[in-house]
Amino acid sequence: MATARDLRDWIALLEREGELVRVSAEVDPKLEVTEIVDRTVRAGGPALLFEHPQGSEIPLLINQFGTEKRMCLAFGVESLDDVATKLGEILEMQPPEGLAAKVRGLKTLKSIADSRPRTVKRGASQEIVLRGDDVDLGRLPVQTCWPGDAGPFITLPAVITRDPRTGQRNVGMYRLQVLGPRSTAMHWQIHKDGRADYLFTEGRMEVAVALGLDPISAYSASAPLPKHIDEFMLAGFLRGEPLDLVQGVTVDLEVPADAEIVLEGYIDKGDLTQEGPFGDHTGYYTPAEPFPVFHVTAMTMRRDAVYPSIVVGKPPQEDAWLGKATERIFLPAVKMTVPEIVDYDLPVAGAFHNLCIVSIQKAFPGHAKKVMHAIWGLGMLSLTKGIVVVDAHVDVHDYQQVMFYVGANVDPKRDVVITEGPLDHLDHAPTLQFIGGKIGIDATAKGPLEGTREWPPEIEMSDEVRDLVDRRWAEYGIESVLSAGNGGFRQSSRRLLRR
Ligand SMILES: Cc1cc2nc3c(=O)[nH]c(=O)nc-3n(C[C@H](O)[C@H](O)[C@H](O)COP(=O)(O)O)c2cc1C
Ligand SMILES: [Mn+2]
Repeated sequence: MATARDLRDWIALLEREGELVRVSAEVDPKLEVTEIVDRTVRAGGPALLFEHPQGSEIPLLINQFGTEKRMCLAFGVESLDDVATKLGEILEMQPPEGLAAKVRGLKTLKSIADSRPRTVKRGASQEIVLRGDDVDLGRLPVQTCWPGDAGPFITLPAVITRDPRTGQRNVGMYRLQVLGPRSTAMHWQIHKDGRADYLFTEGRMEVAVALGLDPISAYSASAPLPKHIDEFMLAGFLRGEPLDLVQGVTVDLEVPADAEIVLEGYIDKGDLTQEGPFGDHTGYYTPAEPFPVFHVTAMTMRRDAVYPSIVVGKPPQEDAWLGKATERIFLPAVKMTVPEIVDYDLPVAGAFHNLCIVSIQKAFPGHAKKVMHAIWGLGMLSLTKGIVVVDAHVDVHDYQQVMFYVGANVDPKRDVVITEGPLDHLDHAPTLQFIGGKIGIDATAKGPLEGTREWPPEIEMSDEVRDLVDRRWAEYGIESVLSAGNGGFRQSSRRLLRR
């Protein structure tokens, strides 16, 4: 399936699929859009194109990523695991044996070679060029998302920087609080690559911000790649087509040729402002903190530009599916380092960095604890606060099943690891910012070498009887009652809770 080449193409695709509603009523980007989107996201509703945001000529697109279906549509796949498979093929590449394998190998290599962005002479993103005093961020329908927010925040940007030591590009999604017509704050947190580029730079650093990209490129800005890997290369690989870049008009950086809007400018080392408070994806307001000031030297746009936005807040919000995409897409990379991992799940309700459920092919005593420590040492997963480890046969996405093994298999004194390490920048719970406790729960079956008594067998019906009942099922006359029934235990326990 072909993927969208730019935001317009994507909007057209969403519209064809009945996945977009145009809102022609005038709506205030201050708070009103958030409340509308919150209700729409929770209902599993469509992407919204606000054609008349109050105070702006530029339409606002939101909730483009809000369902699994749209996320799959963005990647041109049936299921997000298909994206992982594509990436896994590269990571697992072995020297080929035989002609067929060689041809396949060459195809895979070509797909990597074709991922690198292409530089083009001219880009639609520069159809309109505003420089210097003509720049006015007030023209954009930037949302003030929550009542306690310090002001309007640009929430879906792709921030482009360069490592001054190597010249390598980085693209990160870091929100920008609008401070005035030509300046914003730059909220790169302490573990992030853009922040590292800034710390390595002396004096002034050039920055470009792309707004309104094809969905894969926008997603890629949020992907936790190792620092030396260009997120636009990942985008090219996942799109199956390289991203076109064009030289910036006031900075020596390349910017996406088909972006709706580009902000170019610079950051001076040591020029800080108080950023926040901001209603964050933790479900709480993050307090004001010092972050660098981004001075905008040029704002370039397509004719009839569309401004992209997203609201984060108490989960679930639209960003849930960006997070789930990362969880699925990065599974092969996680398995490369820790091959005994079968699958993992970062519950949306756990705001991703708070909780990780992982299943393993357990092979030796203490194996679950080994995997906990591996995760606490692995890229951005290192910030995970709580880890639950289960055996290979457990479905990590089925929280009822996981809860069963946590309840059934755990001796808290023997199976709980309490340690400490780095925590998410935004986590308000630890006593100190950035560092605090970690908990690991080993819910695997234990053996005598782990100091237990004989572990009892788990109850399972025999295949023979299962097959028999499968064959005779209709005969019993239960099916009609079941399908008209109350949805089983899960639903009835929920009803109990609601009372
Ligand atoms: C909607 C959204 C907003 C985000 N806002 C921020 C932010 O303001 N600051 C930040 O450091 N990370 C933010 N992130 C997470 C980063 O985009 C993510 O960690 C990414 O990997 C950063 O790129 P990097 O690895 O090149 O630093 C956000 C993610 C999403 C999906
Ligand atoms: Mn990066």
